[in-house]
Amino acid sequence: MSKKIFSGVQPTGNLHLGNYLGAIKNFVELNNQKDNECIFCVVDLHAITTKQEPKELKKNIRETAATFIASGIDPKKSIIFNQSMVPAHSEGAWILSCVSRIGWLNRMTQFKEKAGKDKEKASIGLYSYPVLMAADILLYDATHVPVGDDQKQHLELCRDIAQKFNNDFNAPGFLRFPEPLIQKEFSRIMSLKDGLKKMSKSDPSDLSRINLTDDKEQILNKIKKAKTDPLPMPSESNNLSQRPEVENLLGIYSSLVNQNLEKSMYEFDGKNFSEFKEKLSEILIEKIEPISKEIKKLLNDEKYLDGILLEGSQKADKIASKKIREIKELVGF
Ligand code: AQP
Repeated sequence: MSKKIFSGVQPTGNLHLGNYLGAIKNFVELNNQKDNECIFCVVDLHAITTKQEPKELKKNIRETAATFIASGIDPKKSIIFNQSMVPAHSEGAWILSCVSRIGWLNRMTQFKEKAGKDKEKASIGLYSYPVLMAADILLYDATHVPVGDDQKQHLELCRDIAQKFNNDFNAPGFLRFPEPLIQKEFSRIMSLKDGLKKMSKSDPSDLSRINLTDDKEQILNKIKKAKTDPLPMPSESNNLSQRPEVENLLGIYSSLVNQNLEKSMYEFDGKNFSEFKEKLSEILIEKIEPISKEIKKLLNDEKYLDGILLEGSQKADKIASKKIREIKELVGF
């Protein structure tokens, strides 16, 4: 069965291995499947839920588009565009925010994590972000949404919003319930410095993540400095959860070579960490360095990248503006 795929990445700089293994790698596989219709969005409206420097934002929008292409998404086959170029996203978010309940949003754990202790100072946008995300998905009648594990709760909320809209406006089946596509294994990549913290763009320490623009030397250095523990390489997964940094590094390795954790443990059983880290760096360089080089090359051609985003936005707008017209009709506008 052909799938309608929608997913997005925020242009907030420092795209990293977590974004790649948790989301973008999956985008590429879906793009390559014959009958899929794929839409990949640079979600710049989401990015401004936290303060962005305008010049940096512009640069990061191009860099995110370049990362999609450099990772293997073919812009001729998939739509690549940036969200702010399609007005239906903002309109849809407002209408759906009038359908959504405050109690639902209060349960979102990502807001609690991102807003930190001082919730009063977080932007309203950061709080209502999942409603905009619901609009993004529902405007395209997406059937499947490839995301990292951290977005699962937002996808469930999206389904609740769709159901309530359909009930409130007596339109059964009008907004389509999307399925999340979350990898069974290695769907949450952790910081190289703290195995209990998600690898993230905003971590102040660059050593906590492998950026997709890192070169060979940077990768070698980061893996050399990645936290491990004094115990030998594990031979079984029983007590691995008590060794989060080791579990994370083994998970990264397994995901890159497409094998399960057990097989990786077997491969390095009895070996020391330096040997494992050497092999991990090798495979990371093999996979990431070509992407990094291609991103840098594409960034030198702003005209090409802007052309891809403009063309993608026009195609996306055609789909989304039709859906928003139907939504407005149902609402009574
Ligand atoms: N560490 C991760 N492991 C697996 N998947 C991840 N994703 C993000 N971090 C990890 C997935 O990448 C996609 C795009 O993410 P985003 O652009 O929405 O940003 P985010 O989730 O807010 O990423 P960060 O790095 O955590 O940003 P900051 O530091 O700004 O909060 C999503 O599918 C996400 O699941």
